[in-house]
Amino acid sequence: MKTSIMKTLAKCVTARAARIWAFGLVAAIAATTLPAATPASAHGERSQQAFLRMRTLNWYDVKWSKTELNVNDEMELTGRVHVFSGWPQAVAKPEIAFLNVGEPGPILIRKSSWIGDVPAPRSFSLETGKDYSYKLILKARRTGRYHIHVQINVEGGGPIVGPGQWVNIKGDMATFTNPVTLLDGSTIDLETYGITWSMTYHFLWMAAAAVWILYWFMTKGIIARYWLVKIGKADKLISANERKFGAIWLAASMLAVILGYAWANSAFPRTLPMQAGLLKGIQAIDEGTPTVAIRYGGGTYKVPGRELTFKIKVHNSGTEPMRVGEFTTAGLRFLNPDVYTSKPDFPDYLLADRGLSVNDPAPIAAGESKDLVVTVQDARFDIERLSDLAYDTDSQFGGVLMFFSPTGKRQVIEVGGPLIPKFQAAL
Ligand SMILES: [Cu+2]
Repeated sequence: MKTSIMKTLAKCVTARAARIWAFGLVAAIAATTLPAATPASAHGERSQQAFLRMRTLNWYDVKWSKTELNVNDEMELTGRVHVFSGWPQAVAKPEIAFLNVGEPGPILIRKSSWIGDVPAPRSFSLETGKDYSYKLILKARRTGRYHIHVQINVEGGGPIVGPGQWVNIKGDMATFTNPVTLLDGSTIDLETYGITWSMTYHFLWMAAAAVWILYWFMTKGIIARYWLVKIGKADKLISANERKFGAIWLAASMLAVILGYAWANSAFPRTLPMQAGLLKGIQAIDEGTPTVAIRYGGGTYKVPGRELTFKIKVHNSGTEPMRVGEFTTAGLRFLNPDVYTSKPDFPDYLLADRGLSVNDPAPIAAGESKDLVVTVQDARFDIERLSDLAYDTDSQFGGVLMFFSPTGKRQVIEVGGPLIPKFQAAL
């Protein structure tokens, strides 16, 4: 009886192991073949949760001034960012944030960065619900083809990347220079400045540390010391000679630090500390009170159709009729072809140029209130892994809607709220 139970158990275990193995094989094949079917992603930007990318920073008007550069050429990365009002509870608010460029290593170096008209080489605070403009001046350093993003690092929230563009850098990295004029008027090349000396003192300290460790290993070693403690002779652990050696070593280290400090002070009398402060109260974009107001009336997300549908009540208190032209979220742009007659210059993998439609295409007249159903539908929604919002604990989306007047005036209005995910196409 017992043996037959054991045999049955063994069979079950073997069958289970075989199933796991087969599943693993299929998963491995899928993992190695499927990525080839979609465009290569450079930084794992799609791996960030959908709610985080949709409901934190909404990037728009992003422009790369060049996509073809030679080493030493400069380019500008500019745009605007809306800080979403319904910032997720799970992510720290952007009270300490830093404007950066998302790239694989120092491909393009950051010559300067700006939030509005304010230079921002340090951290700053952003307020939710507001829009900011930014500018990065970048200089090409390493040759190759790279995916370049704007990025804001948020303390407690991590890096939040904007849309990426492929940039080609030609030439020879050996010719790269990074000249900087110092406060005393002299010019140095930051690419090579002080390299020999920094290498030397790092290696000197590493050598000193190695000698220190070796000395203690050579005198008794870890096991002998462990046994001394075990047999109650911990007081014999360090001999008088070892104490002397320790004191000399400490004195020599202190002396090296003091002398090094004194030398650096006399060689460079005028220095500024690292600019690590926090910039508060930076100016948000002020384009007056918007004349379009919307009220969110609920929505659905159909997972099989990659279709996001939401209801809004729009009130236009302006003097011109307005039309919904674009919905932007997580760097993805869904355009209404009735409003955008030509394709804007933007990375194609993020541009769904026919991705937005409205149930009533007539403009919202001045003074009119209207109920609209906006549909956003494109495979890019799924490729960029925004469909994952259907599996979130709170299933909320976010983004900005852009309204356009016949004279080309634009209003950028935040939209977002809870969604009901639907997993069957027929529903
Ligand atoms: Cu990328």
